[in-house]
Amino acid sequence: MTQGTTDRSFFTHNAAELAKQVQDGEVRAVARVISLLENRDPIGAAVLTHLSPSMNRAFVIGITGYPGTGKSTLIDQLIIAYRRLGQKVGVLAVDTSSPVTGGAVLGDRIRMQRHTDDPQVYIRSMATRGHQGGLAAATRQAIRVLEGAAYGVILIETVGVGQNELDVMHVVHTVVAVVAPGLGDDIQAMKAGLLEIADIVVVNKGDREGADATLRDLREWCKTVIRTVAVKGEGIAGLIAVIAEHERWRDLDSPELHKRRGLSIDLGTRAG
Ligand SMILES: Nc1nc2c(ncn2[C@@H]2O[C@H](COP(=O)(O)OP(=O)(O)OP(=O)(O)O)[C@@H](O)[C@H]2O)c(=O)[nH]1
Ligand SMILES: [Mg+2]
Repeated sequence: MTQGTTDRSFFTHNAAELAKQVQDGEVRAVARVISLLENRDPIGAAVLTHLSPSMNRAFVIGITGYPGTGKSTLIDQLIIAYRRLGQKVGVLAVDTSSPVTGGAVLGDRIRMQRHTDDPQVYIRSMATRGHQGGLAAATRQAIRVLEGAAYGVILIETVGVGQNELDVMHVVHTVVAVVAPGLGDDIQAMKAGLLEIADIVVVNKGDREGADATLRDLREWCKTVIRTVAVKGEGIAGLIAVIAEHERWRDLDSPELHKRRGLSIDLGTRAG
């Protein structure tokens, strides 16, 4: 890598070549470029300049919620549903847990494992690697790589507990907050953070006691509240429908969307 950064022609050639491989949908190139971006290698940024930001437009959906609410199980079901709709699906599990334990990473991988043989599904964990503030930026760049490789649906999982993770949700079009029944007072706390940024609220574990009460409570607060039982695939079609409804409202060229996704900033810094 350092070899490439010292030789300018090699550098340019390498970045252009990698961008081409990404656009050809080569999974290894996609993985490599995202790693370069995570490591803030300049070749990663150079690849982005070769990927036209308006070329492919994906549905970018954020799935956030407290630990253990069923986000990964829900994503596993969404992958199935979007694959049935013929979409190529990318998943970024944004992991802010300790890089030493990596517990959440392993858990996420296991729950979505059945898709690993499907070449139209790309699942990746993204870690903070110590640079707290850069996670949203790295996620936004990874989205551009996946869009370049023609992934039509991109799902981003975060545990929406810290500011860093809430920031990640600013790079998506549709924010889905996943809640499990029986939170009690926690709902009050969530209203100041998680629920404030949610476009859609999912009450997952709808098979659990207290689901009705949680649904009632949240419906007073949020416009779109969906009940799911992710382990059984219940409510997934309804969720897909409200996500599609929400995505329809986004204006592809709206300044707000450009701001949210940082496209205007990226365009401003592109090499001429
Ligand atoms: N009863 C019930 N259990 C569920 C449901 N959905 C998920 N679970 C279980 O809840 C546990 C946590 O599910 P995950 O999908 O890993 O939750 P998560 O939100 O991704 O967890 P973290 O990534 O660790 O924050 C697992 O044991 C699931 O099987 C559901 O609808 N009903
Ligand atoms: Mg998970």
